Amino acid sequence: MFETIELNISGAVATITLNRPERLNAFNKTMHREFQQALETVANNDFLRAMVIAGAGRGFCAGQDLGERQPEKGKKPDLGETLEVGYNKSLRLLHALKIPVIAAVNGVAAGAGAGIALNCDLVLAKKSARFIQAFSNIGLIPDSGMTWHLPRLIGSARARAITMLGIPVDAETAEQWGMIYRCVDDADFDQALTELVDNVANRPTIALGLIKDAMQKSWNNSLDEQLDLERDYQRIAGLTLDFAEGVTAFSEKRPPVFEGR
Ligand code: T3D
Repeated sequence: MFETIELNISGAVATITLNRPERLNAFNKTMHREFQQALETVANNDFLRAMVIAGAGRGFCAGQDLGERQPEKGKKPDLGETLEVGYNKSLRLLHALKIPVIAAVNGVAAGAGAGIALNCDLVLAKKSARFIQAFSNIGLIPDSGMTWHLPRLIGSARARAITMLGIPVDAETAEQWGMIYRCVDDADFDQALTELVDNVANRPTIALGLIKDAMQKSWNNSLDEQLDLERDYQRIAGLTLDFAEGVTAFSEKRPPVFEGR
């Protein structure tokens, strides 16, 4: 049983709900630990085909719980250490998952909360949601991979502006800038999320996991290296039952039924 999150597994889909709504789901020490335990559980269940990260209440996640960071006389904080055992460990677990991860951004995503969302494979947001690189508002630098992802997603000029100035980015703008996959009207959010999760969970899971990994590695690879990687990954995809089913279904002129194997 968890205290600060919920882990729900329904069929082939796992949903982790950040569940401290009175603090806009900010991460305290317990949540860091429980989030990592939930990610490990998901990684160890190979029947799963998709994962969702959602927020309880009106927010997605307000990043680090600042209640745990109040200055104490005579004590110097080591935020490098807290990052290493907290967000960095979680994000490494998240990226190592072989299934696609969807961020369901129902409301404000600030600091490392925005970071967690933007580390997911697909980000669906309510129109009323905002992404705030709140770090510099309290004298910190962007973490949770934001200095890596943001320039790649939205370009260096915008990345510098929103992180240095702490400018909130509304979900519509985030979609236009290519920061997130899609923004939908608040009233349509639940339906859009259900459809997206259903779609993803019924696609060829192994291929999706390989796509995720290949895209990630592409940032650091030359074209030549990436062509090699595509060769190797396509070899793996070509051995899956889902590939055999995809080709058979195509020739039989019917929709494929993928099993994630
Ligand atoms: O420390 C390390 O290990 C390094 C890593 C750092 C990673 C980080 O994430 S640093 C960035 C931390 N996050 C922030 O700086 C965001 C702080 N929050 C805000 O700026 C605003 O709350 C929001 C813009 C997110 C939302 O504003 P609004 O007006 O919609 O809501 P609110 O009234 O400010 O917040 C509602 C409640 O949640 C409120 O509590 P109250 O007054 O009702 O008792 C507020 O204090 C609480 N809350 C919001 N964010 C946090 C928080 N409590 C603790 N920590 C928070 N981050």
